[in-house]
Amino acid sequence: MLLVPPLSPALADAVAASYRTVRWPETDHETFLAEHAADIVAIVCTNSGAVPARLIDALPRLGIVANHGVGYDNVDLDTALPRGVLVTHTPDVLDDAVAETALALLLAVRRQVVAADRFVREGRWPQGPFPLTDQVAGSTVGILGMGRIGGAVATRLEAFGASVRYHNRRQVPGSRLPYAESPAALAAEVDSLIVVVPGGSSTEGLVDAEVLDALGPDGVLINIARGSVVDQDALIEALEGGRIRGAGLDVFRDEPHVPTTLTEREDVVLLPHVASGTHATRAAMERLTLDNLHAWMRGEPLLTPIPELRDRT
Ligand code: NAP
Ligand code: 8YV
Repeated sequence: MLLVPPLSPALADAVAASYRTVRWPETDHETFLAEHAADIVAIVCTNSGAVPARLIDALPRLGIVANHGVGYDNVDLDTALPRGVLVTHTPDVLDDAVAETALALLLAVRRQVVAADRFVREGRWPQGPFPLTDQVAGSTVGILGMGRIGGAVATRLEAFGASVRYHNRRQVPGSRLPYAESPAALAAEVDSLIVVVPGGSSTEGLVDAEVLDALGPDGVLINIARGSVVDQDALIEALEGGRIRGAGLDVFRDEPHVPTTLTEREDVVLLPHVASGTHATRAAMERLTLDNLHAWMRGEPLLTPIPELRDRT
């Protein structure tokens, strides 16, 4: 099996305990493929380990890509699926951790938790009080992407006393939450907007200048989805122009690189793509990744194939 870095040592060791593994090298791919391509039947990867067409095409016996993450925009499905290569991911087990991170970012930006912490550490408190902030209770929050994680975010927001609205391409059957017809319409109706849609070409730049302007000068943007979903240049311009109030970001356009135009700002809270990064959740994701591999090796049904495959497996 081919391990595409970065992978946690725990997952790499667990796969290696059951199967013969090789690790995708940083350089000299031609030599590596000449030696191993004919033997590789499975790939194990995460969202930050790309599985492009040229890699899939180079592996004649490839049968499965097991992705350690619910988002699988790192895998070239247009190449994998027509060839019959199966793809699995890790839905549900990370909903709580990722939803917590969304709330942590929203609370941190609205209550200026990080700026207030700096204020104390830098000895500024004796010179006067920290400015007043805005609370989440009583505010209206929009969820762009009311799926598994979006639903978990909504439950938590309501517990905090916020009103929730959402936009998906289709309304969620039976949902009592108000639906907005477009991302811009949703942004116009809310104080804060939380982005939880999948990445990939269909959502690239979905949150653009129009959506940010609809959110408005008191609005806060939280992105826990993918950096590609938000037009990062438009976001920076909106922050610089005071056209939105602030942002909480777990994901970025060019991870792990974050521009100084963001890192130097006080009105943003920035996390290094850690939304699912708890001990319990990562262990559950590793277990599910491994169980999908075991099922495939035994010829059993996959536990969590990607939706594009569910009718076929
Ligand atoms: P999910 O259950 O499939 O939910 C995604 C939701 O987005 C669905 O309700 C879907 O509804 C909506 N959606 C998809 N495309 C859309 C579009 N173009 N416009 C509007 N809405 C759209 O997925 P999930 O498990 O909640 O995960 C969501 C995403 O979060 C993942 O794909 C991943 O990229 C990201 N994520 C990030 C982290 C992190 O570490 N930061 C961790 C986990 C997940 P419709 O199909 O009706 O449009
Ligand atoms: C990462 C994520 O997978 O699940 C996703 O889509 O983005 C995260 O949970 C995690 O960083 C491990 O790769």
